[in-house]
Amino acid sequence: MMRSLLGLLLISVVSCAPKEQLHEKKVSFTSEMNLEQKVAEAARVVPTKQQLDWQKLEMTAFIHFTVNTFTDMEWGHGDESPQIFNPTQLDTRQWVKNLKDAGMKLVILTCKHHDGFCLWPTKTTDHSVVSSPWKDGKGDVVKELRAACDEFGMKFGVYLSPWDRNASCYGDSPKYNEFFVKQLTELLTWYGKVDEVWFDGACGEGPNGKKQEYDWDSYYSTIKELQPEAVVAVVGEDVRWVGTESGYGRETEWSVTALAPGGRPANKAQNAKLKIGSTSHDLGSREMIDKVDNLYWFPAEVDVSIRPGWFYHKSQDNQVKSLAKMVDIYFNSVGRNAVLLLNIPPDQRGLIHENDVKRLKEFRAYLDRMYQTNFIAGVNTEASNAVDGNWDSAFEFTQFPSSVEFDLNGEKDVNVLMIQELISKGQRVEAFKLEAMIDGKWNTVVKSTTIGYKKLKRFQSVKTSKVRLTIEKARGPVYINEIGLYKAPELLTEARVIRNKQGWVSMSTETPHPVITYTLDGSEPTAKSTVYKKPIQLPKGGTVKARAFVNNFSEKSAVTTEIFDVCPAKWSVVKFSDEHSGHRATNAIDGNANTMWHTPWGAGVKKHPHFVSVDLGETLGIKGFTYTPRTSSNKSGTIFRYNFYVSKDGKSWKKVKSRAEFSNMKNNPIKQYVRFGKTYKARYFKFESVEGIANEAWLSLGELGIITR
Ligand code: FUL
Repeated sequence: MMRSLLGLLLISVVSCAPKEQLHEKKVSFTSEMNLEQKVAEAARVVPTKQQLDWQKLEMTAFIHFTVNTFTDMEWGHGDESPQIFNPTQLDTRQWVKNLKDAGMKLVILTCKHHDGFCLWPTKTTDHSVVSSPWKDGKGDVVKELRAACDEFGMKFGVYLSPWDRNASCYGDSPKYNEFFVKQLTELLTWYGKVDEVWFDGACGEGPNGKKQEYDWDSYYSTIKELQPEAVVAVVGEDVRWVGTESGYGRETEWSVTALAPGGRPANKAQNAKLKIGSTSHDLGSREMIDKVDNLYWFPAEVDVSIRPGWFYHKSQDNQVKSLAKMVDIYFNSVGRNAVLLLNIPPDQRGLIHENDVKRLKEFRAYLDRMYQTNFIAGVNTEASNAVDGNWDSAFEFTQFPSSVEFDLNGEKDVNVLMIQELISKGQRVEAFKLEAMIDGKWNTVVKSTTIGYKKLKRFQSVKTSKVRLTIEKARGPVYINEIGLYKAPELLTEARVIRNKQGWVSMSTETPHPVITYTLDGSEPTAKSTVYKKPIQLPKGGTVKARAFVNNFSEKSAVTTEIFDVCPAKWSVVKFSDEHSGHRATNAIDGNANTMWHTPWGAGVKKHPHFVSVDLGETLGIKGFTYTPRTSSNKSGTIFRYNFYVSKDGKSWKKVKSRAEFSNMKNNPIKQYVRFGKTYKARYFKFESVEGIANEAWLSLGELGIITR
């Protein structure tokens, strides 16, 4: 009797507290609302259960694998023969085991990329594994991956490219939509639970040159019906593309955005009216809220590849991202209120390459070392809910600014802050800081804007026994559910290896007082290898591997590998179409990608094609060429389609590439290696742009090189 009375009493006390009205996924404003009222509503937009579960995954994996793996391409044309798809040792258990060990919680497979080749035995087309020699046409990559996911307890997602360069019905809109829904239905009914469906935004022409109108309504309703618990990403209504493929989210990353999600025409029109898209800098500030009638819970996903390309290329075996880079990406994705979607592309054997496996292991080991001790866990504070390791219990801040102190129980050496908001109640913090008591004085070590699901900030290591968190500005009561203070191990930055126009190679590193050793025979540099003292000459090219050491060789960096071809020392520009006076055509062959050739820009300037022809000063066997886009963050003028010619005498030209494309240049503007599959003896080459990545008249170009090896 006593107990139930007490229970009643408790219930009534709880229900007396004003209950906030939360808005799942979307809120709409009325025209009478002022900014303050709109901001208060914005604070109460919350994720759906699926969105919240997805956010908590933190690290997820992407697998890009298809005919491109065998053709060395990034975007297949759709005319690839299924005969080339023949992995010799395909082992999805090897993929999932390694991904799981690295901390990934979900894996998404490119079941069909833009080339249209299906990795499962679809009934919609013959252009699939059924027509390949792999397992005599009886294989099914999707099924094998699903089985491995079940075995290792990994969630599973599907990437199905709407853009299809093979399907003959592509462009006959109703017909292709039906075809696409059939493919989607197979994937969502044949393979058990699917937790994420990923729709790529890339949309180009089909094999017949026609463009397709996608029927997003029917795609989404198919998913709702068949896999109601799946989130739909990128051109989906649950998960937003962060806006770059570089691995970096925004410092101020709102999950509550003005950006209307997905591909439905009404939402697209609304975004167009507001002039916003996934790449916009600001999607959720007060200024933005002031302008809009609707806000959405639309959280960011950071997709990035562990290698330069999305598909496996043997030539990139030495370009697996360094540990320092991976850690940087982690801090700038998971640590910036986003989910990381890291791509690890299997090779032609059908295995994750040894170099990638090694890096994943190092990455995990690094994070484990960092997270080993949380120096703030369970310490003495009024905000005990924020240091109890329990995601659901939070410490509430109601006035701003307001602070809480944490007594660390003696002096601790720390350099990382982790802080989380209980986003099931909304995302609210607009500004916060962390101070550390050093020599009796408060020092600000972190100052930032948004938090959201998670913020991770690195700072200069400090020894402190007391820290103070201040929430400076917020959109409503703030619930901080977890705080962590850690010591991240120092990472020695790698050696930078560069070569100038004359062929002199120099090496440096940001780490003070290093010793750099190097090799020229492809072997791993050790403490015993040649010590770098002054620039070395390598005009004909070669492979340089370098490594930095400190503390008398007791600590070493990762290995840097640079593969050089012929240097442009003897080269000269013969002719060019046009140039801006600040960005001459000669910059295209000056051995420095950071200087560029740019044609005049603005209204009324000359349009594509633009060209430059080059005298190599000697006859060489040309096997291909390289194009490095401009290196600045502004990518205006970057080239998408081009022609390439060679000549023995500079008069009669042979066209070796015609309207060829630098695939995926818009989203992933990295150095391009184009191989001809043939060697041309020539003394001259001519590079000609045909079309840019944006609808612009002008060209920009960092560097051109040739491949002779
Ligand atoms: C892009 C695609 O065009 C790339 O090939 C890759 O699949 C990437 C994840 O998305 O838009």
